[in-house]
Amino acid sequence: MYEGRKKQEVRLADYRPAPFAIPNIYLVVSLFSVSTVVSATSVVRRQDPDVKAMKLDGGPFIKLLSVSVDGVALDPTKYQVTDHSLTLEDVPESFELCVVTELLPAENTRLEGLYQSGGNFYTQCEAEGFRHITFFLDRPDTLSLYDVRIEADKSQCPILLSNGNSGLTGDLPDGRHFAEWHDPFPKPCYLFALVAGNFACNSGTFKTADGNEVTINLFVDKEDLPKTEHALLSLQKAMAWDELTYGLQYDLEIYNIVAVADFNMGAMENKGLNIFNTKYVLASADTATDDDYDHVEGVIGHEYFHNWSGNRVTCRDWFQLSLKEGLTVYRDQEFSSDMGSRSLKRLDDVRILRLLQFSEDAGPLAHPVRPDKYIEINNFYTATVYNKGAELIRMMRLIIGNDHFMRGIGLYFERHDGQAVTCEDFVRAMTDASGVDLQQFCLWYSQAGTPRVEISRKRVGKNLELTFTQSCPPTPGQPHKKPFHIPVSLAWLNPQGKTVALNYTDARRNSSVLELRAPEQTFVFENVSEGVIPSLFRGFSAPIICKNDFTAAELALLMQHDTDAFTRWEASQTLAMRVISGRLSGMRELEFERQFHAAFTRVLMDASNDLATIAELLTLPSEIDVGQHQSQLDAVAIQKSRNRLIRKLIGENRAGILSRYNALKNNNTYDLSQSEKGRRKLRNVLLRYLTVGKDGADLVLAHFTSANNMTDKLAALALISDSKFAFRDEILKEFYAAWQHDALVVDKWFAVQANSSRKDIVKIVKRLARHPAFSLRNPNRVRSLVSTFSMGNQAGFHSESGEGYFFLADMITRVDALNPQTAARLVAPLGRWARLSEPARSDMQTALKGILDHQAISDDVREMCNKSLK
Ligand code: B3K
Ligand code: ZN
Repeated sequence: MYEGRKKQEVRLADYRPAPFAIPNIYLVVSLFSVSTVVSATSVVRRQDPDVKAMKLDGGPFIKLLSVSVDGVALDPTKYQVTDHSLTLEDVPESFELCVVTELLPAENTRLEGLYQSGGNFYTQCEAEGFRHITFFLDRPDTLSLYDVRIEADKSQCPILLSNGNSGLTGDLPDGRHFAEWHDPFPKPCYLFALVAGNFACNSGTFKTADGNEVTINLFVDKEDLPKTEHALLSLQKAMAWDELTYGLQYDLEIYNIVAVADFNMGAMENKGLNIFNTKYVLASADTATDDDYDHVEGVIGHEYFHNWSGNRVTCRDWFQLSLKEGLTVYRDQEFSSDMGSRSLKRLDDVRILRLLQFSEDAGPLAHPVRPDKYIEINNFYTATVYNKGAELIRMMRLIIGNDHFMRGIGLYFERHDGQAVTCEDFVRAMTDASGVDLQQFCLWYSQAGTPRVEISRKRVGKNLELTFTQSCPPTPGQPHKKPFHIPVSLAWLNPQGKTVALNYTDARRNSSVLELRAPEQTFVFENVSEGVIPSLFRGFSAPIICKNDFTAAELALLMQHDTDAFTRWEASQTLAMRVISGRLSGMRELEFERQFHAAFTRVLMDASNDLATIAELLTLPSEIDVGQHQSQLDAVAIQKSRNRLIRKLIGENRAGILSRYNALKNNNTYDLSQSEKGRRKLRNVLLRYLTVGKDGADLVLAHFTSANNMTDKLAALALISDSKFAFRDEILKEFYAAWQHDALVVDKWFAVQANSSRKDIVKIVKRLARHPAFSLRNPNRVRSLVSTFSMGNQAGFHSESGEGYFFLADMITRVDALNPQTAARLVAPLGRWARLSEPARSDMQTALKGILDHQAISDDVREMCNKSLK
């Protein structure tokens, strides 16, 4: 086994342009499972006259067969090859370089570079996978035109794909064949892709605004073909949306998507040849939930939008990752909002941000949206770079206004098409389009941490003074923060819940968006009637934690009447949170309890037809949400306090909940309309209330048995998995038996059990890890069991024995031996030890140290564990 070399830290400050340019590359890939041969012929031109030797990146798993310059094979004394590089001494000004390497795709369990899954061949090159295919300048600012020729066995691999448009195809001796591909757009090598195998294909077309007919192909395993319609439709919608919204058109004759079951992340935006985790392509009513359908649409959109934000305009270096990821997440969020419900999508996005990104910021792994150092770049594909990065784009739009923002986006693509650029280049386009100074705003890119904003109100005569105080806790390497430029979206409500317009004395700017720039700022509003209250940070206008002094009655008013869906929901969550944490600390907040219970009953009786919003308002903050509000985490106490509130709510409202549940009965036709999705959502939220303790066994069983779709079935299965109902084990067994042929459904089966609130959860999870269907090699399966338990099941993971920590550490070590990237993504929960008390705190540290003690640990996992111990 390869034992790893300790990678050195890479720093943004050390960036230098590439000393050589490689305008063209011609790759010939002759595929064999055991010995694939890759011949890479590059046109090379020196760019930095001071650099004589050419150092190419390589990987420890490729074997150099030969290297030649201008057709002359080099003597081994003329180059040095190590596990990570190939250095050619003293190369000419410009020359043709030919490197021939040998790879072993069948042995590649890391799923980066060229690997096999189910007999087919796939590549994954972002971030630094191309170096596992050939020796090259593996950096995103080296842009080349690619010509590719693939050769393979014709019966094993009838389909041969690469980037761009297709060229010659033909037969070869020994039952082999070839296909050639040409990509007319220069690209960095991380966007190179190759797929070869046996697939079924669902094809469609799209006509661009310029009238070009694009062929769309979705390649999947034969039995999955019936589950591809939604993805195909989603792609067509995404293509139309990008034209309509930004005037951005697709630029090749073909758009290929291939689905693969073994994949480290969601999907990959390779130019013209996206490779997708099956999870984000396949969907059918009986195997996918409503959320799954939405995720397919969102990820298909995301990868498509990368064609401009990422591919046509790419990153200068990996520190700029958010340049493409933040912007593309923003674009996919807007796409999904336009396709479905804008307000619900915003709630989902805020929830994800708080769950994943705020917790990142609060721990030892906190880093800025644009990090300034890394050991393993794959460890920086984080919620901070992606989701907080998207919030930065959203804030800029709010600050400069929509028209300027649209102009800025246009300017960005026009200026930088075909270039590898930086986050500053993006902000400069926004500044130039708007004339707004965004210098202070750029601190959002370089400073880590979630700012806190405290708001106080003071009445002075007829005026109301709103004072905002901002601060940001220290994060690793950043003890002191400068004040951020924070947009506060604002409106006012009178005691009857009507929105009222108010002027503030500094009338230079639109008073619906206040801008904070200083540690403390006061805004004076004139003639504010008694009882008028502000609705603040509407739409979650900045990724901050807001502390305010709203009374229970004011929150109830916002919850009932605010026209902004986010602030309305936020008020409901704050009320509930005060009730749960009040009980936790032993200081009951009686007025909050009274207002919350009254509001709950009111929402339950709400006759409006926005069922999804009603469902959201009736959903309590999760145990993890509550935990995020505690300085010291007591997972078991949180679970108890939250359950106590649930029991109280059901005690007071059982009849109302039951009759509403019954009224929402399944009408037996499954469709994905907003209203039907809302109906299912509300009915499943109500079912959860009705299945508390020993109650609801018949109801949940009937719900499960009569469900004609996975959304309803899985909602019931989750409750059954939580329960001690006599039929629990039988139902889980039957479910598995019925779906064992479908990997994505089996993933759900694992996840639903890993998330169980049962006391014997650690035993359950350990047993599942020994189940024949569990596999350390398949990242989806690992995530469905291990990540669901360690990241989603707070009370389970922190159960008093501490066994959850050692289970996770063991899994990390075992996955690391096969797939470091996936293993490294499992580490974060162990780094939260500072928030726990003894003995949990020491157990978590011991578990981390135990991982580090392993000889063959990867750079990926080492970086994560070392940081987690700090
Ligand atoms: N750009 C890829 C992620 C690559 C991750 C490499 N470790 C998917 C995406 O964000 O669209
Ligand atoms: Zn992306």
